[in-house]
Amino acid sequence: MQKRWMQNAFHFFVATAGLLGSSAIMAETIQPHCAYLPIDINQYGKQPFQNPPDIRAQNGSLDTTMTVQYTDAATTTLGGCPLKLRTYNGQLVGPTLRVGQGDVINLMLKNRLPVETPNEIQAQFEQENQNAYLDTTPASFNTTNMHYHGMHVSPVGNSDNVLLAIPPQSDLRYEVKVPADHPVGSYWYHAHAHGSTAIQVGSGMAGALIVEDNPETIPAALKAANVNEKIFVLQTILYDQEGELNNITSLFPGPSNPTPENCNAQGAMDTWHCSRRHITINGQIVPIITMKRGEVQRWRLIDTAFRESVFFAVEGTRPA
Ligand SMILES: [Cu+2]
Repeated sequence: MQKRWMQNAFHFFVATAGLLGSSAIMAETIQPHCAYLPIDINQYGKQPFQNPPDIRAQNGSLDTTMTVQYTDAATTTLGGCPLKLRTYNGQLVGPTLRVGQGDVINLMLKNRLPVETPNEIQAQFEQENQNAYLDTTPASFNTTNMHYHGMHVSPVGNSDNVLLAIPPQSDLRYEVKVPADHPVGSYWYHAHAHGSTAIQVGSGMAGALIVEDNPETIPAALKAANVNEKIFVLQTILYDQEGELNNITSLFPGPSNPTPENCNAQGAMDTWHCSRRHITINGQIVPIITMKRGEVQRWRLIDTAFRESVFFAVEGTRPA
């Protein structure tokens, strides 16, 4: 029996006001399959569901390296559109980090994005200044850091410190101590440098962070359901017609392009609502899960969408 995962309607929240400056709109060459047109799901979706890659703690420590880099447009596409987006390890979804209570995350984060020129940084700043509320100087789009979302861990030093800035071509070693009494469950991580969060999370820089069940207290039924566990990292990856994301006005639509009903207004087409882009699950469009009748699976749902609410529904099922 096939159960098909369908993405559903989204709400649109306009939270910021500003003016859309024409200087923020860059000349764009439309790449094949990157136009703001509906994606053919039969051609580009409906592949077997794939969990993100897993990285597990061993002997109390999760030791790993993650590299912030552009995707390779020769091998990474959505709806047939070749993508050059800021990502973790060149993948549209970050790896799942799995730790136990009391473990330590030892993460070397390497920022291998290119250094921007002063002119590029100034242009980014002007985009932000016109579209978001700024009271401090934002980091450049290629500057990053790591936030451990929902975790009850230290927010200072090289732990879950969102005030850190890792400039392009530099590294930072994170050490995040997960308390022994930390609640088990589904968490996530994402880039959170002030000024580049929207651009980077909107490109897919997010992944699941699982605090594993306590083996001594986990109910038998849940343990069985874990065998075919599925992790859904839901993303709204917003790429432009060149397969990139460099225009923050797409993420913070202002008064001149706010309304979903008016996609023909100047500057509106590249917003999420008008772009016709598709919600992805672990970088896939409408993946298919095949289950046996009566099978129970644990699904962990993580909504990393940068502005929209994702409504969840299971279609084509009957109550037991
Ligand atoms: Cu967060």
